[in-house]
Amino acid sequence: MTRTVVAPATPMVPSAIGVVRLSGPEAQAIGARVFGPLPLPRRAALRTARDAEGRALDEGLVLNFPGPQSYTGEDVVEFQGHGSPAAMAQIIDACVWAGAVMARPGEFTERAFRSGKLDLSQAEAVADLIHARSQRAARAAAASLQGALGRAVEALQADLTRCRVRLEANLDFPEEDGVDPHVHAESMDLMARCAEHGRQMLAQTRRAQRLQEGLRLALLGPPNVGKSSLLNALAGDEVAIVSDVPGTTRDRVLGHLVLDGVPIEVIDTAGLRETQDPVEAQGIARSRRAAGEVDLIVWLGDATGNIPDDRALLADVLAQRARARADRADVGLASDDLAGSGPGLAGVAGADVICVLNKADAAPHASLELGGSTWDLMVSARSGQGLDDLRGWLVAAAGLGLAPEEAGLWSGRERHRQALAAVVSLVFEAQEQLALGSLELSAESLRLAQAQLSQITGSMTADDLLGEIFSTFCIGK
Ligand SMILES: Nc1nc2c(ncn2[C@@H]2O[C@H](COP(=O)(O)OP(=O)(O)OP(=O)(O)O)[C@@H](O)[C@H]2O)c(=O)[nH]1
Ligand SMILES: [Mg+2]
Repeated sequence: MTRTVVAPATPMVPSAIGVVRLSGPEAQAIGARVFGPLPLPRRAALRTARDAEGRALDEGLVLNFPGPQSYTGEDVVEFQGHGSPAAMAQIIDACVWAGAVMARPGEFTERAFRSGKLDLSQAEAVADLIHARSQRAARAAAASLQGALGRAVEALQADLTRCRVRLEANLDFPEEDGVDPHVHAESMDLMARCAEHGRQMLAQTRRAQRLQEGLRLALLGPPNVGKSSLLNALAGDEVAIVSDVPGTTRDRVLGHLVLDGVPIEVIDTAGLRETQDPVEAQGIARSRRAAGEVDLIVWLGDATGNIPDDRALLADVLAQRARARADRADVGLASDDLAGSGPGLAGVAGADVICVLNKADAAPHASLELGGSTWDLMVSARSGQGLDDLRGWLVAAAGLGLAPEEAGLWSGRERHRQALAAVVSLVFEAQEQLALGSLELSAESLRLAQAQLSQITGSMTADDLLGEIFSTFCIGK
């Protein structure tokens, strides 16, 4: 039998209003015992919350939402009292004493999903909205909550179904000499459309994921080129120590900024060089590791030419990073679904690395061809020159620069990206199988593609996966 659950729906901190929420078959009976007679459905009434002995605990508004017209689809009763953690704890105790059990994190939203109020992508959007780190990410989550991703999934499902129907209708009528050319051509056309549609959704989901999860950027280069100064300039804060002594930075220093709605974590690292100092050597090892963990790298040089550049060192760091990524099977930002979204770079191959000359203020005549190396950009951490170009590159390299309105179409998660990648590759398989003349195998691949797709909205999702998803929610949501 479904139990009635209770939880605080607002944080248990001193605040203007504290909400306690009940949901389940006994919500009204328990609500009436703790708060007194319930108001009419969807009306508010002023009531006193009382404990088992009838002692007053708090005064506030009670709302009554009989199912299915409620957030969870079940009977829901809410008490909006004062945001007093001690009073809220006693009210929850009183509800438990009257028969409710404490809700697990995300249980209200899980119940909403199970009663068909939300699909899984909408339920996830609730958590994404709550945890959004920028306004743009919040708008994307709100769009998902309105069903944007669910509708895109449905449209692709419908296309895949048409394709399957076309193939399966012909399964029972095998042509003597291969697939009917008309069916073949039409199915190939439909599949090409599904593949393109799937690829677009995948690229969009990756962009949405960046928006939600943010980007990590490492500042790398020889000592004293101004990495810490650039971090401070980008973060607009004196986060890192700056000095003219080479080897100042040892530990990683973190700065946070939001560019065009994209949260970015910037990691300042120890300057890379040969050293006998064991502490500095540890710092340098950390710099190299940082390179393996980030989405983007800024390789910094000195425009005055006083500090020699060492591209062999950068190449070495990038090779180490590629190996670390291969171990994690991480495709990184420069993978094919984002290719072309970042600006072309002169300095190095790879859309996720940029070579930047700093101290432009001290070298007014420096060129982007300096010391035998080619550079992409000239900046000055001191005067601010070129920093807007650098910010623009960061946003573009994240694949969020070209179509800002598009990046907020829905909110994306790794789970969605993986499902869509599987859909795209299964549709490619279906195309190949049809090309080889096997209607049956082709139809089967399309069926598997549909099963993958339906995981996004949760119409075919295993219980353990659901448990994993909802456990990341807050209590009371
Ligand atoms: N003229 C000029 N000097 C700069 C600029 N950026 C940094 N500097 C100077 O360069 C020196 C080194 O700066 P840092 O930011 O500490 O350099 P770093 O790359 O972090 O050095 P390490 O931590 O030792 O690897 C300091 O004296 C800064 O004031 C700039 O844009 N223009
Ligand atoms: Mg430094």
